[in-house]
Amino acid sequence: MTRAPQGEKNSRRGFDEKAYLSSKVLKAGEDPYRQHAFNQLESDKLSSDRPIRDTRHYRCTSVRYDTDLPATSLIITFHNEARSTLLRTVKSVLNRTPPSLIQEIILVDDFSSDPEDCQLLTKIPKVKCLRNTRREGLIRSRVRGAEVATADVLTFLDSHCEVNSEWLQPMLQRVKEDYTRVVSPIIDVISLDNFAYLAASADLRGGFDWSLHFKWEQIPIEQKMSRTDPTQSIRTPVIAGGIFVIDKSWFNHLGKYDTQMDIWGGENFELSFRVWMCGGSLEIVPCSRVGHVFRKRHPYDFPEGNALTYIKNTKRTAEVWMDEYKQYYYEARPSAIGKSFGSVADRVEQRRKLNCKSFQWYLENVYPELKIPEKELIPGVIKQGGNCLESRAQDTTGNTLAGMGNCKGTVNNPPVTQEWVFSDPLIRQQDKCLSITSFSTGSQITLEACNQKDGRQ
Ligand SMILES: [Mn+2]
Repeated sequence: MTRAPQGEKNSRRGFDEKAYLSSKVLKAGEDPYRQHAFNQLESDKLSSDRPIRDTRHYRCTSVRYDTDLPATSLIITFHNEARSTLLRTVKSVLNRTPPSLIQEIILVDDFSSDPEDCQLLTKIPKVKCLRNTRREGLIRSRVRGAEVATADVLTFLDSHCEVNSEWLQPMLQRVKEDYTRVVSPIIDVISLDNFAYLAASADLRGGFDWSLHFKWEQIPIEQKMSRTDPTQSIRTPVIAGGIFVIDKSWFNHLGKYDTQMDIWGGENFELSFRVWMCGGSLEIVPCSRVGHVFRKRHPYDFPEGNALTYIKNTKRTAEVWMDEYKQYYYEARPSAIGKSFGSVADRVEQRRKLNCKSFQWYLENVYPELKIPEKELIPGVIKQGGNCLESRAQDTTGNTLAGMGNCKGTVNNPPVTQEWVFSDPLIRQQDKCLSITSFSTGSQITLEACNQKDGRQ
């Protein structure tokens, strides 16, 4: 029996961190923001297993999770990520996750300039590497990772993250209890300038406007008031998209992703609408914290340009999922009108087969806070013969009455007392609306502060 020399064994199997990092340091005088749109110098300075503050609510530390949580396949896609940042992402996962919960870490290298960025990391246990032979973008890369994943649960992670204490258990617990839940952590901020790890607010959820621009927003006040347990999940209309956990069979059942979307952007809306409208739910699990470097620009090229790609991806989303409400998307983003976006026939067919609910249902039940834009209102007169509807001076009881009087001025230029705006279902004069005083015949008509919910108006 001969023993393999120790050194040889290490160089064959072990991961040489020093060599991996030192071959990609910045040149003297090079702009540290140029390649990655964050300060690479600061990232390079930090150790791959630096400690970070536990940013959870203190009550999270006493929550107990099932001992038989399912293992997950982690999927991390990247294109020319800084080595120190990518390595810290991977090591934070390995250091802060019970080994039994990690089936594998699948790195999908989306055609980075140097194949070794990914390949060398496979010397770390559990790390696998898939390399695209051309630039595919985040969406097709994730689908490729999901297709080789061997665990029953998928965890998508960005390539410039650091996961925090017990980050995975609370999310796996929620998915284990109900496989139709798609869950996200609270995403803490890693400063793009100095890589400080900063706690994000725990009162935020994902929202958007009609142009399909994502924004963090305060959870509605009624929901906030009724929250007594800070460890409880927060329902969210959309997820930011970079970091989430989903049951693999549910991901497949729902149609994975729209693989005709390119590079980056919009896929989080498409996935979010699909999950909600086809019978699932989206939530943010506040006891799970993951730090992420938020950048101000994309450090990589979009082959068809950043704006055009975003339009194509969001337009596909609007065309497949937003029904008649897509008109508000086009009003908010007129540059999308007439732009080519490929065929969505198979995605429409997928929606039909899954028997998904309407976008109106989504608006009423998931995101009632997204208001329908008000139409431009055209004022005019309300005539009967030579008489016009008009508001009168306040009476002795303080009511402003409405009645008919001789039309004054001209049709195009009536006095303010005879000018009305029909804003369905209300009839308005400035901030007052026509209202009956009671639901009986002969009720007086008054002008009262407009209130959509008041059935007398
Ligand atoms: Mn990112």
